[in-house]
Amino acid sequence: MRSIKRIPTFFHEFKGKAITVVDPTSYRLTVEGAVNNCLELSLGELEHRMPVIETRRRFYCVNGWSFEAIWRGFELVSLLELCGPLCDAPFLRAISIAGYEDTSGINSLIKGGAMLVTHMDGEPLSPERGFPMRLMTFDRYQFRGVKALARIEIVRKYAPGAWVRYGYTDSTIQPFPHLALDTGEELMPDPDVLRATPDEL
Ligand SMILES: Nc1nc2c(c(=O)[nH]1)N[C@H]1C(S)=C(S)[C@@H](COP(=O)(O)O)O[C@H]1N2
Ligand SMILES: [Mo]
Repeated sequence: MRSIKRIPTFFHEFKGKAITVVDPTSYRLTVEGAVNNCLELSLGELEHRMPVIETRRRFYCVNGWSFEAIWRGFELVSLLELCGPLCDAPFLRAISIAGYEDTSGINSLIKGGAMLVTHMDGEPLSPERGFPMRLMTFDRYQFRGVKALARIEIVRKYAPGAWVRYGYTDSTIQPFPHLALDTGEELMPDPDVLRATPDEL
C-alpha cells in the first residue's frame, strides 16, 4: 500500500490533543431531526441495511492539496432512503464525535455522490482519517466532509459549520492548480468537479 509520509490531516477539534479512538463495538451513528425515521445504527447494522460501494475518487482541500484513494462505504442517498428526510428540511448537519460540524444542502450532497466512508484503500480508516466513518464530498472542498462522524441531523435552516465560521464560504472546487499528495504533482482539478453549482445556502 502507498504510504503518505505527511498527511496534512485536519482534525480541528483534536488540535494539540490526542485523537479519541472510537470503540467500534459501541459506536452508533445517530440520524435525527426532520426525518420520518430516526436511526441509531451500529456498524454491523449499517452494513446490513445499505449496499456497500467502492469508488476511486480524489478529494480536495481548500488549502490547495488533494488526495486520491479507493473509498469504500455507503452512498449517502442510501442512508437518506432509510431515514426519509421531510421535504421542508433541505439541509444536512453532520457532527463528529468531538463536535466538528458542517451543514450542507442535501441536494448538492446527493448530486456530488456524497458517501459515508469506512475504508480507504481496502483498510478501515485510521483514527487520523476519521475512524469509524466519515462523510465525504467529492465535488466540494472537504471541509464539508466530517470525519469521525457521530450524528446527522436533517434541518430546516442552514447554520455555519466549524470552518465556515472562520471565513470559508463557497465550497465549490475552484479552477486552480493544487498539490496532489499521492503523486507529488501540481494538477488542475478534474474537470468533472468544476461543474458543481455554487452552494445552495
Ligand atoms: N471531524 C473533522 N472532520 C474534518 C475536519 C476536521 O477538522 N474535523 N477537517 C476537514 C478538512 S478541512 C479536510 S481537508 C479533511 C482532511 O481529511 P484527511 O485528514 O483525511 O486528510 O477532513 C475534513 N473533515
Ligand atoms: Mo481542508
